[in-house]
Amino acid sequence: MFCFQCEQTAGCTGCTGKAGVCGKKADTAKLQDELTGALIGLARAVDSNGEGTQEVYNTIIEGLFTTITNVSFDNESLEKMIAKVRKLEQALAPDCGSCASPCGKNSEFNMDDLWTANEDIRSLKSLILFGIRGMAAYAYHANVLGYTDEEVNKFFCEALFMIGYGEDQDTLLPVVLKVGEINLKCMALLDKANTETYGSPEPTTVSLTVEKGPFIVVTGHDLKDLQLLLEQTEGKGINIYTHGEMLPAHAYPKLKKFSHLKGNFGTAWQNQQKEFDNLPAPILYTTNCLMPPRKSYEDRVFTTEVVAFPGAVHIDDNKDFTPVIEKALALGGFTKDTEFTGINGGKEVTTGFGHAAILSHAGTVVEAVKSGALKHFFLVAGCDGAKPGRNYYTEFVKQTPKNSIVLTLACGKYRFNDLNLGEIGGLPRLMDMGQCNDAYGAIQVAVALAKAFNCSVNELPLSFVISWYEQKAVCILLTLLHLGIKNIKLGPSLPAFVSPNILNFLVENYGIAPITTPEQDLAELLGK
Ligand code: FS2
Ligand code: SF4
Repeated sequence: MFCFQCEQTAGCTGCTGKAGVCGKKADTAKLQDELTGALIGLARAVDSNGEGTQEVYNTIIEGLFTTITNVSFDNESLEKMIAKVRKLEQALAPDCGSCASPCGKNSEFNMDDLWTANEDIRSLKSLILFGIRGMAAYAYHANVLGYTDEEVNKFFCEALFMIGYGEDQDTLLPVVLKVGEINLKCMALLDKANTETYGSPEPTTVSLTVEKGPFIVVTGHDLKDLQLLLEQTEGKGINIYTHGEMLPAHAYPKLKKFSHLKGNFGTAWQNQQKEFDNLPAPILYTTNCLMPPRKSYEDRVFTTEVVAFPGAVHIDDNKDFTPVIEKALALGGFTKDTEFTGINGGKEVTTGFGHAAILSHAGTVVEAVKSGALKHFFLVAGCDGAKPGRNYYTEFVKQTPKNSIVLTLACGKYRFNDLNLGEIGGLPRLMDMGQCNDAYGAIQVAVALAKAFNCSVNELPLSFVISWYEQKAVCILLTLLHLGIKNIKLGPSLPAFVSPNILNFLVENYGIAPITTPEQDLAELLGK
């Protein structure tokens, strides 16, 4: 196998051999490559045919999402997905497979040709592939809420086609940046889907205590699954607790109205094996990040949508959560209210500072900047992970000056979201904007501030300190680059799939730099 799509890849170069660091086995990795090659074949068929149908686009989105880190470990569901892609390709271009024309459009793509390509070409194509994998997750979440966008859909085909076709940097580089451009549209689509369906997030305090009695832990990013579970558990004496990237759900008016949506359990994904050990409750995974479950809780793991693990009960598209509900009732939960804390000992966290909530205080923010009470904004955001060195983000936030505001989003925030950093002008210094896709909201805030101060985003006293782990961070990073945002600090390590030449390009054109120490980076960013 060969896989180097995430931050924890073996030796910072690539997972090879029998299994990856994430636990993905070699045969699963091979099937994921086969699926990607088949998706490129389907995109070729769309290209030769002009238009894709909604079914084709949905299948491409589903297929790409399936291959994201920590989503599917299940060969059977991958095989079904491959068969579905091939069937659609056949229907679109029935004669292509038997045609001997060297047009380059009449076959699936062999991913080994990508992994063994010239390192700069491999790097650019990897940026495209991993970027659209991340974007596919966002398109998928929007789709389940009934929102879709033709331009986004078509771009999946265009990008897949280029992975199998383009062979020079001049052709591939604009596609890399276009991933960022289209991902901005895709995140806007998901923002619209989430806020029109569930209302605009409101600042909300979330308890970390689990009350006695049966409960279910829901993790991942899919708000629709949470909504359905809340509806099916209403009045059954079962409480619901969010985990990981589901925490921001507490802030949506149409979800927080459910009184049995009680609080948040646990921290970021890499702590799940410890946190779920002997938990007297089932865990429902709606998306990544799923780690191979330990024996002590494997009978409590339930998956849905594209998440799959061999042996775990999968809730299919009928969305009947009865097996999860029955498991919660059978396990019974804790016998008394049980207090948990965040990583720094806090008993509660806050969330819901979406773009609408923050911009409703735009006047206060602008005044605070003008009066000198507020000197700097930091966006400390992105994924968490298991590798050492991520303590940097906790220390960085702790050391930010009192006259600064820290905006955050995605699961990396669990390193510091239980800290009380105090307030500036009635606004908390630490504001959680939501899930990783809510990077869209952070961009909206940055653009609004730039407008208020009549300057560019790069001229604002705003610094981006990003942590990455999986492919959604790749598409978000490409969006920031597409917007021309400079001097981003990226950590805890740089992606293995960025070759030295491509890194040079990013450094020269965007000033992107690896994190160093909190002290050194803060001094630099504050211009000391
Ligand atoms: Fe965290 Fe895992 Fe949000 Fe990522 S829970 S690393 O999927 O997308 O983030
Ligand atoms: Fe390795 Fe990450 Fe790929 Fe898993 S997803 S096999 S850890 S590079």
